[in-house]
Amino acid sequence: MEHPLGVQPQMGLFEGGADVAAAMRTRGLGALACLPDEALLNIMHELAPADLARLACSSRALWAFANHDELWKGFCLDQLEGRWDFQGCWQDTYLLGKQAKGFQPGSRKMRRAAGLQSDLLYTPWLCATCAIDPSWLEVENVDRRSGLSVAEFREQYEIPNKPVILTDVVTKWPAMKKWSRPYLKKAFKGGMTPACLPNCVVRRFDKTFCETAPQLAKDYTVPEVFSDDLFKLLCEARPDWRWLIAGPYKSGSGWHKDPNSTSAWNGVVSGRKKWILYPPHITPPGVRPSCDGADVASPVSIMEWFMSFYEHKASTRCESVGYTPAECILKEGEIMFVPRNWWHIVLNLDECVAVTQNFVSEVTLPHVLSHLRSRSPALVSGCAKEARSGLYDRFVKALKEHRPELLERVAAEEAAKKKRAQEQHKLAGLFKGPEDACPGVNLANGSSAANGSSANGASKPEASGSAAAAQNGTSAGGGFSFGFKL
Ligand SMILES: O=C(O)CCC(=O)C(=O)O
Ligand SMILES: [Fe+2]
Repeated sequence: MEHPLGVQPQMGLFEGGADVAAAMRTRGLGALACLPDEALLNIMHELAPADLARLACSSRALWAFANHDELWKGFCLDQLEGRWDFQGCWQDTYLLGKQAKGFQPGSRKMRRAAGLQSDLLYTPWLCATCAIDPSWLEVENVDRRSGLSVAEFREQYEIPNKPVILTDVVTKWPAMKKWSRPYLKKAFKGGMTPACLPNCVVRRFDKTFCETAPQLAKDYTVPEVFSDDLFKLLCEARPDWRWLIAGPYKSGSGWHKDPNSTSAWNGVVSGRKKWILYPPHITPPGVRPSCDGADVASPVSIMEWFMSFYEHKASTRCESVGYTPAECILKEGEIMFVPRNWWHIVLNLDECVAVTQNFVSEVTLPHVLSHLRSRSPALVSGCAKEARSGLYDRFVKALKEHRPELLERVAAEEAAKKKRAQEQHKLAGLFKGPEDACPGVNLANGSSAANGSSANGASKPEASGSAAAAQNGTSAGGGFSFGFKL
């Protein structure tokens, strides 16, 4: 497959090789040739589209950079306010949307920059062009259940923190019959959202859909098994929690853990979604979380991850033995339980419309409290920056007022866990000599920092009882305190 402008991936021993590529760059970019491609594209992103079009005419190399379709996608999203009719590429879409003088879609003559090597220009084009490989879709290893009672769900999935697909919930939602494009458009009172556009070409997470289109809130119901939601106690002050997700074929969500150690459900009203999930302590290949878990550096897009890493999915960074991730295709009418702190990536196999909600049940509560207790604006999310550090205290206050027995239980369970850990630690100390000291391995709970459980911060709840308590100045062997007084 050849890039339409002749751009090649970097380091290639292709047509003419590295010398041609270097010459093309220095001649075509002049003084700008010293900049990395990313910086060059960032600068171009700041230019007005007309200036970018002028710059494109200066050389073949600049033509290739200035015609990079991702730049024009940015202009469409920034300037056209959803009023576009996708023309197969974003540049044509922009020019038509702006009614550029003399422009006819598909009429632009393309100059070739044969020999120019740039991964940044080549890879997005490759990902946009190539099809989903059928081998990515073969594995189905997530339980599918129907007629699951609240108690069964809790015992079999929520407490063990395991994903499951329910097949008999979304099928009963009125949304399944009602959410056609004209219906959605009417519900949004004609306001444009990609879900109602004739060409749904960008993914959209809409967290205000129940306010802007209140009818839609009546078209689905929260399944009983997921209805225990303690964040409700925060009323308006609860962090963002529900989204309408609409996106085209090959869009989706890159690797992440859901916010604040909450669990989630994701119900598909139309289309199919490929899911891959890893448990909290296994970092997916190609993903590098920051030390505090606040950021995920996954240098690749969703399609690129599948193209580069899917076949290596069992070889995780820190495990000598491969881990088999959970995988499935979530189909129209199905709903996925996304357990707290599990890594997940989602690739839309069709144009998809789904609803997702995050929630805090009694089972998840200790983990969410532990997460929020960091009071770190970098780790707490879903609300305004200035409200993040206070979320823990507001939540504890609401729980104290409405569910004091739950707080007591959480504190008692954590104290017991801490005590057990200390006893195990003492016991382990009896059996080990100084030469056994193994950095990163926490003998108290058997988990290894090196396997990512503390490296990504998001699994802090299990591992951090003592550390977090010490941080709060409340530990000191006298028993564990959750940082609140009853
Ligand atoms: O449907 C998607 O794109 C995935 C959304 C997601 O990450 C979730 O529901 O937790
Ligand atoms: Fe998610």
